[in-house]
Amino acid sequence: MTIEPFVCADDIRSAFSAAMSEMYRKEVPAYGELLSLVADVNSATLDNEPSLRNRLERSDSLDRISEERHGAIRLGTADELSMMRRVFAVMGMYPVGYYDLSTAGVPVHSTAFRPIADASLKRNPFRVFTSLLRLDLLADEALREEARSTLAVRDIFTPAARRLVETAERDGGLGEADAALFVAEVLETFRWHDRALVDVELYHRLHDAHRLVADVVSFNGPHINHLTPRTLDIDAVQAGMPGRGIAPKAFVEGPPTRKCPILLRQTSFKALEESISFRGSDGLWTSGSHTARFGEVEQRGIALTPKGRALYDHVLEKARKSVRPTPDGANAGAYLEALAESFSEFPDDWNAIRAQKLGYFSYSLAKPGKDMPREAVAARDIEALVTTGVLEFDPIVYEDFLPVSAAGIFRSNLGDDDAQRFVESPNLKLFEEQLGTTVIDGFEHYARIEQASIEACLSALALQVTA
Ligand code: OOG
Ligand code: NI
Repeated sequence: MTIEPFVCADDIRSAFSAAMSEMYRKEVPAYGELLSLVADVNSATLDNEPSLRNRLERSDSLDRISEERHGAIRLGTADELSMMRRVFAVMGMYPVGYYDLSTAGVPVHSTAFRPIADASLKRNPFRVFTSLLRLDLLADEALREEARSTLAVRDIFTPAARRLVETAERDGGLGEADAALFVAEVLETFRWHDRALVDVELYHRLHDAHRLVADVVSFNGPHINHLTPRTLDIDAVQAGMPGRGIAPKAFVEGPPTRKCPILLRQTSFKALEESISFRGSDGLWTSGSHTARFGEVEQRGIALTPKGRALYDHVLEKARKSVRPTPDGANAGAYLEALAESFSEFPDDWNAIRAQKLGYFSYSLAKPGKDMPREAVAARDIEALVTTGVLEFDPIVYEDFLPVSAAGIFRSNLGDDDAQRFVESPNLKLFEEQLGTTVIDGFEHYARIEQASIEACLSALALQVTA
């Protein structure tokens, strides 16, 4: 008997993100327009900056530069979340980070399922920001129960998807035919449903409690609510959207434009009003509308250490205290000015960011020919090795998300009402129970990558010293 080899999880993820992209472009034509704008901006940026082109040619594959980097879904129950974790594991995606959005007026808590190994991120970095609704934060007890019983009877996974997850877990992977079927079956979960699961009256009550509650509870599945390609110049994409007939949110979330990009900058186009239908008590369908789906772009920078992240949170909060951005964008200009002003506190120079231990770097040996400072190698003195030019360093890219930015993206797409308030209640322990496992700590992960690069350099240098 011959044993069929397993398809690599990275390849299943690549096939899945390509299938999602194709489905979403068909379902949301404005998203196709955004992709074409991003491709144009990226190729113009590469033409204008040959040094960037050279660097990316070495580290990334240029032909995939404009592909999707992430998407997002919102789930209704703990069972859905833990099953989703098993589905993503088949594609080599694991839960990293915990984001509590109750503090920002959105009744969910979230994680991002993503590849972790460097080679996997390079092969295809696709991540899914996954939120779980927190009905416990809703004040109206009767409504909470109605939402709960609506969610209890739906199954967002196809029987074949469930069976293939079990096969993959039992055997340790999927063969070619099963992997292809798995991608097709899992895609069904993310598809748009234009027929609501609830009647129009319940829809409106859910909607009045919070738009997000209606979005999660009213349908037969967690439609992918956006996809996000990578851009090399997010300011150009933001400026270019109106010319393509798509309405951008008021400003780019995250840090302002800088020489040394940090963390993550994101912007999106506003969610579209789409027609859906509700079944009446007479069994007939009547039409209505729902706003949920949009398109986003992202530009990533260096991963920050806890110290760097604290400084980021501090300068961001300072800007937001002086000008709180309103969802309708009326004070966007003033907010961006306050942001630029407060970020002047954050060093904008790679070596300063490194020397002050604000960001994570990957170290490598500079070209040979440098004098070998034996003492510095023996003393593991990284600073001396950098100053003497023996070691070079490159920023490690931030692969995760930012709660304040995520809330800004949520809100600009949930309509322009003023932010609602919920009791601040981060609950990592509850989330991990719902997920069925612990979430991976992003900081520890970046620190390990940095440390591994240092150890590799020191071992190579030690060999040179003894040779
Ligand atoms: C998720 C919003 C968060 C991001 O890029 O920060 C997100 C949502 O709207 O469901 O995707
Ligand atoms: Ni997003």
